[in-house]
Amino acid sequence: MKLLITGGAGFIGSNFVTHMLQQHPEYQIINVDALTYAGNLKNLESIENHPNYTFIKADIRDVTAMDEVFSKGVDVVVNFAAESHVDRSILEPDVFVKTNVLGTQVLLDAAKKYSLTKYVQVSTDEVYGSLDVSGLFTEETPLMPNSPYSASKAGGDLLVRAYHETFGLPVNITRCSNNYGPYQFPEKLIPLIISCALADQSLPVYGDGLNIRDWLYVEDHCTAIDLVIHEGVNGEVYNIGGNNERTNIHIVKTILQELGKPESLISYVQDRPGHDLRYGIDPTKITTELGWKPKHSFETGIKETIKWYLDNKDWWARNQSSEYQNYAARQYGSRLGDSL
Ligand code: NAD
Ligand code: TDX
Repeated sequence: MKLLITGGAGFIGSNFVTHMLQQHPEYQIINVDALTYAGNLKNLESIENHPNYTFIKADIRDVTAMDEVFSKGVDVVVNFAAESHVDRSILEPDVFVKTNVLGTQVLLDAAKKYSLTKYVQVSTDEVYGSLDVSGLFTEETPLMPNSPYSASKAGGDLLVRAYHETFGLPVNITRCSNNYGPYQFPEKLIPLIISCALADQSLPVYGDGLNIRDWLYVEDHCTAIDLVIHEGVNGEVYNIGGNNERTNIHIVKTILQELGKPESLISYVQDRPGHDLRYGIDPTKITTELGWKPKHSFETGIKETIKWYLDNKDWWARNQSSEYQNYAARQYGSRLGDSL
């Protein structure tokens, strides 16, 4: 199989490239990534010389570049490439629409032109909007995105659906809950809290810290997508989640306890506008129809993740980059008095 992975230098994409080369060493893997602030080839050092792995620096919005990649022969595409951070989408929605909607459409056109056998769109539970204290997201839950990020992901999903209905493109959409694990950019909650706590900096908790996310270890997301590529029924959506709901403040306190740092570092700051209260995935469809089961409990996954960040300080030290500093100043400056 010739498998094209877009966004394979990011957090989940790089874990997925490595997973696929380990599980299916005979597959040819092409990784296309524009290397935005979130893409890092260091994530792929362990497999960069694998004979069946090729990296191409290109933008999914670039029609000519994508045509060239697809024209060399691709069987399956898995689209991870996206702008992925909600807070950045509130500061600058423009690039979210361009990459997450228009970029998806460029890939769909190429998949159609070259008659791919499968197009998998890696989407998110955030397209369903926010839950109250009860209930779970199923594949039938209406799309009600609340942030420019989730709206752009929903836009991409609707195009994928339309290419299946109109052109018969063999597609699947996966909608996963919050991921955590190695190589997550330290702008997202878990690595942000770990890196700030290690530097004895204030930990910015939005609002009252009682918003709930449903956490899944990244390797479990990778095994689910692997299964969808091979077993997914064309046209179907699969929710992915491991029933691991936690409040944000619980996550922050767990990390502080593991690191032996004081709770006095916690700083409750101005809330995220449009902040979704709760996400919770009902994974019944993928577990019963495709036989997927997560392997990692939250308790072991978070310990492994903290250990990885402790062992890889050089990797995340890049949050000292000027790009990140500029973003952090805009995002947290007035919230934390410029302490980040
Ligand atoms: P990430 O921000 O870590 O990585 C995104 C990657 O896409 C980067 O390598 C970046 O360089 C690349 N990219 C961005 N724009 C591009 C473009 N125009 N052309 C080519 N490459 C481009 O994101 P992530 O957290 O790994 O998320 C990957 C996918 O999974 C996204 O589609 C996201 O919506 C989805 N998702 C993420 C989570 C999560 O918790 N992180 C949960 C569910 C779904
Ligand atoms: O500084 C912070 N303080 C804080 O309290 C940050 C960055 C976040 N938070 C809160 C907001 C959320 O309730 O923590 C929770 C998690 O925030 P993020 O890590 O930004 O993730 P979230 O907004 O839930 O979105 C993530 O999960 C779904 C990914 O970033 C998306 O790409 C994915 O689709």
